[in-house]
Amino acid sequence: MKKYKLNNFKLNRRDLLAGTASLGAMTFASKSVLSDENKSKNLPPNLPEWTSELGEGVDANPYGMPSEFEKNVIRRNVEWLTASTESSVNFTPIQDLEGIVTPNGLCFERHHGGVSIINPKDFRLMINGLVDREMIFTLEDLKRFPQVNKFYFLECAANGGMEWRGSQLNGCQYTFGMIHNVQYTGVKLSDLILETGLKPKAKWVLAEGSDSSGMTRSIPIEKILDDCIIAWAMNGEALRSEQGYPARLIVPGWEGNMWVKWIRRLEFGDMPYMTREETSKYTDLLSDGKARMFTWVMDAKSVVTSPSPEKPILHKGIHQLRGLAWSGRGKIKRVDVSLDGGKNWKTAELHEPIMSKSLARFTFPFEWNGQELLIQSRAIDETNYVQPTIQELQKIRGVNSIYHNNSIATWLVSKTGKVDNVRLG
Ligand SMILES: Nc1nc2c(c(=O)[nH]1)N[C@H]1C(S)=C(S)[C@@H](COP(=O)(O)O)O[C@H]1N2
Ligand SMILES: [Mo]
Repeated sequence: MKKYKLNNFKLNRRDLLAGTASLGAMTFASKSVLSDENKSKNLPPNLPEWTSELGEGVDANPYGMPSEFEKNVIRRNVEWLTASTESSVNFTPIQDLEGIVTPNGLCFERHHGGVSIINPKDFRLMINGLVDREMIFTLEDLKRFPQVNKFYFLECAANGGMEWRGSQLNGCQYTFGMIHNVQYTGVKLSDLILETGLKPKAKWVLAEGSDSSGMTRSIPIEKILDDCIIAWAMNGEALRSEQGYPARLIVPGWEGNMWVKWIRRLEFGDMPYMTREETSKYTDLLSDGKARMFTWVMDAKSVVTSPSPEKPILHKGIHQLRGLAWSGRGKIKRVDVSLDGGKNWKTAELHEPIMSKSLARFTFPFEWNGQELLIQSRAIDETNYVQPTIQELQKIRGVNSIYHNNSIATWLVSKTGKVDNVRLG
């Protein structure tokens, strides 16, 4: 293997500016500048301990767990946002994840009345109201319908809500972590409705959860027929209890609150039901005191996951900036990155697959020589919607909002490599 020194590799300026720096010229060898500080007897030229003895048997972990050296990669909560553990939220450690799939055990949780533990034998989905035939389905009934397997992000409308008036929480996990992205297996609601029939007057659906909060939301029939799903699996296995086992509603691209977990009933009606969750909650007051009604779609947004407050820069030289982008309106078309607080923008590399209403991964190579940086990213979706600055958002929405803050965040990299969440302007 050829020798490669991380610190000596220089991108030329034109490559950096064009964002086209390629790794073709780099060869990675096992010797890393970082490992030099590690005096472990397991390092070359010694034979490591784990080579000279047998490993654990196949039965050691009937259900596999992450390596013990990854125990820092966990969901976390913010104490002052936690009224009680039953009515609470925690956050996905997006700064520690790669690619676009959120592992099931790391999907953030939001419960209004705790996690219901449901025996799937006792699961029933009732469809009533303005249908030709009111019906009750068991889980096995649902699994006999044609299936879909789709990747979708779920973002709580309150993600970033604490940042409306200024930067408050110093962490990528806390400011952007109310999001997860998994592959759902389930049945399209449009297929279930073929079975129940629909009365011409049916224009809205009330989706109801069976948990103690009895979460209810109204959803327009067009959305129900377009792409809503009743899902029983995520990332190939049964839903986790936290995510609504044995079945939940999937409302692609729309605010997380509508994705009713532990689903028990869908009632078809001719008007929105004006439930608590779409009137006194999950609405925002504008400057004139009026509330916005039915703010369903999650607009395009992005975050730089590394560098970030949890991922400081540890050495000079070449780095791969990494991040996530998403849009409730479809596919991500482009992500721009700025290292100087939005004065200059370069296009980041988007990684396949790019799917509609799913997280997209981007990377951008840059060189750090100890200078201050103001790192930002901005997503553009296939409808050409451009992620706004907080100033642009506040001009239209005022400062009294909590929900639907999709503004561009800024990470300040100081000369020591420390990274902080800051507000510009
Ligand atoms: N039945 C029920 N469904 C629910 C909730 C709930 O408390 N009860 N919380 C909602 C909210 S506010 C969000 S953001 C998402 C969170 O989904 P997750 O816990 O899978 O991340 O579920 C939604 N569905
Ligand atoms: Mo939410």
